Amino acid sequence: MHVHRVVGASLREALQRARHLHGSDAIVVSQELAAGGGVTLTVARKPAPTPPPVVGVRADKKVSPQNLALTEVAGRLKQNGASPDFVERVLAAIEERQAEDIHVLDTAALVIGDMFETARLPRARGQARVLALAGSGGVGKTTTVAKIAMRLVKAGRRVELVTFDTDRPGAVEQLRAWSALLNTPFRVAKTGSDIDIASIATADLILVDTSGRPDRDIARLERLSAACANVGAALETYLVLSAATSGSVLRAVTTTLSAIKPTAAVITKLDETKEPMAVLEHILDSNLPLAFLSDGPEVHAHLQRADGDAIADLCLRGRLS
Ligand SMILES: Nc1nc2c(ncn2[C@@H]2O[C@H](COP(=O)(O)OP(=O)(O)O)[C@@H](O)[C@H]2O)c(=O)[nH]1
Ligand SMILES: [Mg+2]
Repeated sequence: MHVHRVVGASLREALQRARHLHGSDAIVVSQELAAGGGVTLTVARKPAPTPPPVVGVRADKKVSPQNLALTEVAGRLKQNGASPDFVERVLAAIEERQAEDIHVLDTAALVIGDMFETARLPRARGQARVLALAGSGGVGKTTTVAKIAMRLVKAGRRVELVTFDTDRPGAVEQLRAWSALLNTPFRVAKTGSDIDIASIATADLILVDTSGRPDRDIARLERLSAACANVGAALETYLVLSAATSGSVLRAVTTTLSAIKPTAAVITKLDETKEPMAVLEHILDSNLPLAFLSDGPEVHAHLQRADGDAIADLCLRGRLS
């Protein structure tokens, strides 16, 4: 590996000179203040793992611990799949908010936490609450219904489970098994209007699993919504999105299921991607609050409420802690 030292009056000038002398693939290995106020860069031709390449930081700024920390934030976000726009937004917000005595990474976490809206589970306040999970097949809807149910049952809440997933062999049995384990009542609904909401309105939360076939789910959820409205119950729908899905597929399913007006999103399979920023940015673009995060299939273990700290962990560390 060839290592070169390049001096410039400013960081921008040194970077331009390095690119000119050693090509656009030259990697900045280190940077330091030179005597007289200039900047000395050490550049290499072969990629070096550390420090992260200078991205997203305004190049005309003097090198300082603050700017190196901003470079680190930008590098981490990019590594986790963030778009240049998102990186810019975070860096600009940090610069606005940064206080002397707080580490830049902590400010980054606060800034990111503020960018995302989060949602709480609907609470029973004298009327039945119904929460349906919708999304594509295989994203983890049924598993998430079981996880939320387990969480509520452990907290002493009364939960009822309903499934719309009657077409696929074995689908009903999957949720029935969880209801038996959790000791919660369980109903199968075929049309959405064949469920007597009033009779189960004593539950704190009625959780509804769907089939993953948008054409059927949308019609059933619309009928369920009408059935709920008739008895003064409130229906909310969460959109379940897998972090292991491409941006175009996420956009397609979100557009299709916007017909049922989801009030929040759940991200699953965070353990199956190295770039969780794709689904997180999709959720920002879709103006959906984030309710839960799932990073594994285990019903008793892999569900976290989406709060600012958890979202910041995903953006800055690529995973939940
Ligand atoms: N790795 C991983 N697997 C998950 C997660 N959530 C669900 N699964 C698995 O994904 C598969 C499909 O889940 P399921 O709940 O049946 O999906 P559904 O078709 O949307 O109801 C099952 O094997 C689950 O164990 C997760 O967060 N991470
Ligand atoms: Mg299912």
